[in-house]
Amino acid sequence: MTKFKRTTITSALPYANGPVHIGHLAGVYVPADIYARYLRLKGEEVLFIGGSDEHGVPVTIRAKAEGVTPQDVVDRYHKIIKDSFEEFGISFDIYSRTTSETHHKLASDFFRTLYDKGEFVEQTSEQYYDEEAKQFLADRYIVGECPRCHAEGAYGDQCEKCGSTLSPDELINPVSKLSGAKPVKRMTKHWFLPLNKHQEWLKKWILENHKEWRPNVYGQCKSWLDMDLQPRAVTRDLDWGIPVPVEGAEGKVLYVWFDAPIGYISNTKELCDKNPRYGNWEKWWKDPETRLIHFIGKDNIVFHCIVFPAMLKAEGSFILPDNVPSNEFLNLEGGKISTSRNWAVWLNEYLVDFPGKQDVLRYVLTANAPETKDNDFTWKDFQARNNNELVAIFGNFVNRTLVLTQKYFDGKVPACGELTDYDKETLKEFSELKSVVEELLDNFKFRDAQKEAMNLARIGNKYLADTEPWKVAKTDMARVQTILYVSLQITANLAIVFEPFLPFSAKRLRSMIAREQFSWDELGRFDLLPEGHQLGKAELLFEKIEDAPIDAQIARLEHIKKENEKKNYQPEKVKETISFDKFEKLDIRVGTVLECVKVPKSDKLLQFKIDDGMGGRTILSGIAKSYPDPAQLVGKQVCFVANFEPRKMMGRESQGMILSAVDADGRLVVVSPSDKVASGACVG
Ligand code: B3M
Ligand code: ZN
Repeated sequence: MTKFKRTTITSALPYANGPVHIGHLAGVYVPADIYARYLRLKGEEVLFIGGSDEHGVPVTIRAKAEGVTPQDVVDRYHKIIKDSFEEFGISFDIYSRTTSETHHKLASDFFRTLYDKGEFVEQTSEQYYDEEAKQFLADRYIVGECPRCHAEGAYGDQCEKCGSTLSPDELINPVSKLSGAKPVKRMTKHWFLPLNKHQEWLKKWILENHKEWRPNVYGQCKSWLDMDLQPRAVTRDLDWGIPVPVEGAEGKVLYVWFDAPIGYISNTKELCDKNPRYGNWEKWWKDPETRLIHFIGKDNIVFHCIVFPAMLKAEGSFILPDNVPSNEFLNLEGGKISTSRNWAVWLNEYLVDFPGKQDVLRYVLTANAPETKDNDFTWKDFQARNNNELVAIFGNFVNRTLVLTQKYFDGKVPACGELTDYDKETLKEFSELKSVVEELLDNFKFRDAQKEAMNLARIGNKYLADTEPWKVAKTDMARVQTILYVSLQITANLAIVFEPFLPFSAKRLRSMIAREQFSWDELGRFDLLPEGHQLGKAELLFEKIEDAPIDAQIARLEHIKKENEKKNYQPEKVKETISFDKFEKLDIRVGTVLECVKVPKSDKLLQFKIDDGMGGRTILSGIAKSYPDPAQLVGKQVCFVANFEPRKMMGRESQGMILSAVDADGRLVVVSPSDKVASGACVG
């Protein structure tokens, strides 16, 4: 760690096509902010970069749906998102946007540099074109009949009815969503980043040199790097984005995933150009003594660990990320957070319902952070953590300490008399806190670090309960002085250790103890508030949350759930009746997944190796989009049709069919027995 002079922290640029919700905050922005605040408190040189991702099809689709321009959409949401982050204390040094002039120029130059160096390959292929709208069609802009369930209105990349992942070529009677015209095939040229050329060094760099990355990140990288990487198109036929700076590329723009990560660099440049105190932007991106950390969600891993590093390496003058702490997903009351189904807690709405309670949400999201697995946010847990932890432990300890000091010593820090063994034991516990919390924060274990911070408040609370100064005051004021002196030092330590996690409360606490600012190095000391120091006014740090506002949130979600069920669930018509004889012909079995990997060159197919109790078999299944991390299926039991005619797909033979069902989000989930059974067991 010491070999680095400074740290550049980036957090994923949210698409400016909707507001941000608690999933964003928990997955990316709160951990990134804790880390940035921690390093600043340590006095380190650090830059924390954010911004909106304003290009790409998600934005154009929203604009079309609303009948406004893409620029209107991004202007509106950029502001909403930026305001939410500010209100939650996400302490970006800059929050800019990818429609900025600086970014357009830098991203365009970046592309051109790679182009001039011959780092791309050009490929011409056939794609759907709308002759009326005079443009090529992104997959989402083509609709037609689903080849699987025959529903109308399936998209070129997915049927929302049956959840199948599709390619535009598979749609029956495709039409353009733009004009309703029948699209034609046209040749179009694109530039590809040949990831295959980068595979070797990527393998060495990640799989050998970055074994310390979180297992979920390392595992996803490994499953990619174990396959043959393919060239990736970095341009698109679209009229919203950064024009491809090459002659003959009119009407083409950079692929949004090419320009967005460059946004981190552009935003750094914009900041440094405006504020000389940050120095030259290049030192934050090109100096080997700078450490680069990307905070992202798990669906962005491949772009930040493989594609963007390949771009940086191809350019040649940039450093590569030192770590990519990615979280898993946060669910809400047991369901996947979903913008389209309004299954979310929106930050702007939270602030209306719980004004001034930013830190409560920050606390709960960190306490429940999906660091190693998906986690669930529930309103009951939110209430319990507020009432039983923030109020009953942290707030209660601080309040008792300050009120007693006010009562007995007019709010002046008393002298420290002789320490008892118990006092010494207590002080020892918190003198060890610094190294424990540091170790956790340095390793991006924010949940455990916050737990340790809360433990300090627990120690304090117990100390007061055990020493009972309000009783001792009747007989021994000298002892009360010492007890409150110790309690006040613990209070000051709490103000330091909670600063990265709960910045608003830490600030209020500092004002209650009349201390402007602390540095991280002071943590663990017990001379922070010297004898005679006049404290400020004691206030309640946290307040209890009653049942009513919690019940209102739960009722709101229940209402949304009912609405969604009505909207989403239209059971398919039952097919024609069959006889028992016919049913019996179907041989459905349970198998255990031995291996599951993506099929190279296919974004749909997963290849399973199944223990079928009969020597094993290979089955291909088109559910890759539903399982971005196929390794998670290994060891699971699945149901499959065992006597299904073998079929060839992508040149491989599939010996059966894995059964899956569609969930409310259109995701295909494999069907498993509710308890473990022998591999090969019959289903019937
Ligand atoms: N906007 C995707 C997302 O919001 C994308 C991240 C870009 S980070 C450079 O999940
Ligand atoms: Zn379908």
